[in-house]
Amino acid sequence: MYGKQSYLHLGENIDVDKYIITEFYVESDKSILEVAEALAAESSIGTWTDLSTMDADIMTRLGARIFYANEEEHIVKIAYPLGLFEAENIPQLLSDVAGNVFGMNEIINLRVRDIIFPKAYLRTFDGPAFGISGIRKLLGIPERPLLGTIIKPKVGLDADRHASVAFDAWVGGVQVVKDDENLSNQSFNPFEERVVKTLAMLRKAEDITGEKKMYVPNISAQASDMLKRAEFVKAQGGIAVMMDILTVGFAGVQYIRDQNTGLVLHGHRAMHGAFTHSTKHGIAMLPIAKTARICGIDQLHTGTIIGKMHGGEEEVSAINNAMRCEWGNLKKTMPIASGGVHPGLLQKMIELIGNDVIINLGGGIHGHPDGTKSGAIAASQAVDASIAKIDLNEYAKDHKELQRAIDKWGVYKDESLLVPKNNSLITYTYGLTEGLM
Ligand code: RUB
Repeated sequence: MYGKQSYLHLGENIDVDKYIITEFYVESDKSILEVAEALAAESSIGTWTDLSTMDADIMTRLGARIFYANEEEHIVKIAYPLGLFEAENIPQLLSDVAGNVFGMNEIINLRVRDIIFPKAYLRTFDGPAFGISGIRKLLGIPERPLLGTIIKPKVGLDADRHASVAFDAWVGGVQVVKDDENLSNQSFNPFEERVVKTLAMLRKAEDITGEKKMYVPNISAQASDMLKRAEFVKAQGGIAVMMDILTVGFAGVQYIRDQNTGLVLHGHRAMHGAFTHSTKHGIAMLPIAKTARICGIDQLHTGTIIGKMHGGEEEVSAINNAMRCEWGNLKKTMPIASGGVHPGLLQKMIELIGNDVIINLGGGIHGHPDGTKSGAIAASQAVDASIAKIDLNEYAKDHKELQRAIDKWGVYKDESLLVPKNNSLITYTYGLTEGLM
């Protein structure tokens, strides 16, 4: 029997090139050190008891190392030797650092706040094929924030109506039209028919506007169907597809990325609230977003700060920084701000989020009193006003579509919305690992 195994290495100087580091928030009836030992064992090589099969070599090479534990803050930081991980295998990574640990009896609450990856691990992934610069190049828009829309109603339109609503949005001024997260291949709007008809409308809109447009059909399904659908989109001349990255799973995302289809990969994050909503339990959006970038998502939903969905300024900014920063050889992922956005919010949103973003308006375009085309024109006018730094109300005086949108939804003015919402318990600087991703 290899005596009692301890994973405690408090204060140890961790070589950040050799470990994947995970920061946990932990609540337990046990002391922080006891629960940290249990976490480290279960997420690396051990179990609930000492083992006759364990030896010093396994322990040294592959044992997790608890290098920080703070009872008051409920924070534990654990370094996992790179040797524990298979290259290019996100399911295995998550089964380690975010797997069984969530089911342990001693846990009252547990939250993965961040995961920090060494360069050697990152190098095993291709990351985004296009990234921010590739998307901008495809659309011929070097600097301006990009505008997108989600066809609404979420589902229910047939393929003809879907395509004609998309056309109205494109000619009104948006660059990107996407399917909603719950539209796939239902009988009322079959995938192939929708793609053919919507891409025909895209070409028409491109001819009329002289601008390049993007249609993002949702291919989320079983992996084999996703591939067939992606190939179909490519064959029809499409340039992008969307996956619901969490319901599809990272293996599904990796499977499609590995095919090198030459399509921009758009990541919707439906279901993320199940992991990210609580301040104390689950997995923060930051490590989920980093994982999506590693897996090759070119454009990812990351929050609006002032829209309808959860996510305050501190959290969304941390995530967007992680998408846009230099990170090994990985291209940068374009953040998408989406959910409850209308033209009256755009100026503030661009001020908060910056230009490297796709801002999606669903209801905020199709709910315009004069219809989709006017909604898209209004959104485009709001972006123009933001770039020219002209107050939206002022600009609306001689831009009637914007004025009509403002009459319906108003202009952002509630500074209290900027107070970080309650799920921003995220740190992105670290004692020993400060400045690392
Ligand atoms: C947007 C919408 C999107 C959400 C998802 O519609 O339903 O699916 O943006 O949220 P609308 P998130 O513009 O009508 O609100 O981007 O935060 O994941």
